[in-house]
Amino acid sequence: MNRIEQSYELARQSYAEIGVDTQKAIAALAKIPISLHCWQGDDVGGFENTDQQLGGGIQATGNYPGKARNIAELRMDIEKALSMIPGKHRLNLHAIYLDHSGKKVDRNEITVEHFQSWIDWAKTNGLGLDFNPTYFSHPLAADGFTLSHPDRAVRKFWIEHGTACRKITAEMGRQLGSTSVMNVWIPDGYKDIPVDRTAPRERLVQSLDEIFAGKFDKTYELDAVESKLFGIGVESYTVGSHEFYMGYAASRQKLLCLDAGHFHPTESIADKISSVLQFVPGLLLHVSRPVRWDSDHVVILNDELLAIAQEIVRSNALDRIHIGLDFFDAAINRIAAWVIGSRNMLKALLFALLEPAEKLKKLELEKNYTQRLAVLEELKSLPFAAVWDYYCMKNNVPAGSIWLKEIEKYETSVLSKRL
Ligand code: RNT
Ligand code: ZN
Repeated sequence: MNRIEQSYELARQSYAEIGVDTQKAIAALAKIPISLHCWQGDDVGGFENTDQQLGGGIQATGNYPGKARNIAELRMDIEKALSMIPGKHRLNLHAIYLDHSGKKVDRNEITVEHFQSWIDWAKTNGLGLDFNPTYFSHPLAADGFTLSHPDRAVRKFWIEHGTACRKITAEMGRQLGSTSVMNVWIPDGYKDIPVDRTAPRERLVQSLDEIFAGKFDKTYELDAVESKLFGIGVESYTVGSHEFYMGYAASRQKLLCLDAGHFHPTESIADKISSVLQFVPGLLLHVSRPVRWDSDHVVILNDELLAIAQEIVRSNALDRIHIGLDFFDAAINRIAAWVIGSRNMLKALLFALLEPAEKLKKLELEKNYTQRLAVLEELKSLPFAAVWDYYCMKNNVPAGSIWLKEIEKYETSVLSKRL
């Protein structure tokens, strides 16, 4: 037995004493895929190869060297990151990451052929794929409106984009034999106080209904809609607000996407999960870390993340909750950012899976709030890290911080050569 196995054996016994089966927790964790967002690798740039700046009121700040400049580099970086993340996961692509082999294709013209190389690559790497139409960084989004644009021609363009993306998503799911989620987020809104808050929302309902008119097999394609509070330059009014999409998703039976950075700073998406699940078929989570605003910092293992993970696990609806990451930090090594954020998401889930769930629920029903609090607090000092290290070891990924050495090597041999 090596040191990790020895520590694990002791940890297993400690958890067994409070009625938690660590083997069961590990087995459950192995079944939870995380959708890794491709856009951390290149600061949400994409490969359309235009000079378009990142738009839509989102921002990646920092200029750490070594960002992926093309699809080959991005795939290489993702493979590197995945080699340090235990378990089987998914990749979340945006439409601007198309493989157009040098020919310019506009957003309303994309087809599965522009993503076939991603699908093939995903298959080789045992990954599922998720997808997003890109409603920003485009001349027709430059005035701040897309699906809710007052000009029918502009709306039409973006509806066609959404429709094209749904077909691509369904084909990704079909070819990979794994449900792909397509998430619609649009940046539409006003910087200053509008007079007409109604018309853009009416137009958005119509546009979404047109996009979702086609029927796809839910085994392979699911649609999600993502709300937001505000963006940079869009501070006064966001067409796709929380209430808007809550109503839309509930009435159309779509997935609702809750992004951790899209609410008031003291509001947590953890508490929303069990509410929303009463009314929609499922949820997509964009796990992120807002600092003072929707800053998309790398997810750390804080109370907020633990609360989200606990709600995912305690909901008994794991099959209806799709976990995606959404952060983009250009100030640190981008591969490390993926690894840190993903490992933290998984650690939080493991922590939640190592709760004596039945015992806690029973205490609560018995109104034994003293013991409920005591047990929850004692859990925090159980040897959780020993179980995590063991899980990493069993999945052939580095346990503890030795993964950082790998990143350093990769930085020297690969990233530092990208000028
Ligand atoms: C923007 C939304 C959206 C994007 C990605 C790139 O505020 O969170 O999900 O981050 O689509
Ligand atoms: Zn998001």
